Amino acid sequence: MKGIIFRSLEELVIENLGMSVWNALLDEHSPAHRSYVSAVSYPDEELYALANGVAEKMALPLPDVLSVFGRFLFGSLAAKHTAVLAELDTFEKLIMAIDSVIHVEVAKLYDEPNLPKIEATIVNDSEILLDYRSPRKLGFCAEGLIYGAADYFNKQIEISHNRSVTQSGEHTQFVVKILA
Ligand code: MNH
Repeated sequence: MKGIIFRSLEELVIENLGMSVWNALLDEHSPAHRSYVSAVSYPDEELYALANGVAEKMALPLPDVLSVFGRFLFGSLAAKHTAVLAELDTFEKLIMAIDSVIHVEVAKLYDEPNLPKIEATIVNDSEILLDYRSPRKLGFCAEGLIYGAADYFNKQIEISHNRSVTQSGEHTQFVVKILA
């Protein structure tokens, strides 16, 4: 996972729990003298361990932590990559462009990024079906990122997980309802 993801988690933890908590998490879950550089890749296990550490400290389930983090992460990614989002001026356009525009640009900017496969289908004016596939099993993070995108456009949405397909961590379907 790229350093930009870790740096965003660091910012979220320091903002909400303080520097000493972040330093304790690093002590416990990462190699000595670790500092994260946005464009450099670090082991996925390190991110999972840090996220698990946050979940423990806050007595929250890991999926909740991943979702909260994803929501915050969207702002970090959007701030760092304004050019990528320039043409995507509505929530719906952005969601429809995750694979075909956003992650295509990300693949040009970063060296060998590990990206999920996200298929979006418009059901009607107020509903989008999203299909997430990745061996990294970060569907809850994807859910949070979608909430973050809605925040970015001041849209109110509600996400439910589609139980009509077999859900494994590697494949998740969400229904995104656009409320206002
Ligand atoms: Mn995108 C990784 C989903 C918007 C740049 N992105 C991920 C991952 C998910 C994801 C989930 C974690 C990897 C995985 O699951 O396999 N991303 C989304 C969703 C949206 C999104 C659902 C919008 C909503 N992503 C963006 C935007 C940018 C961006 C906007 C920047 C312009 N994403 C990234 C980068 C990574 C990533 C960078 C990290 C890749 C890596 O670590 O190798």
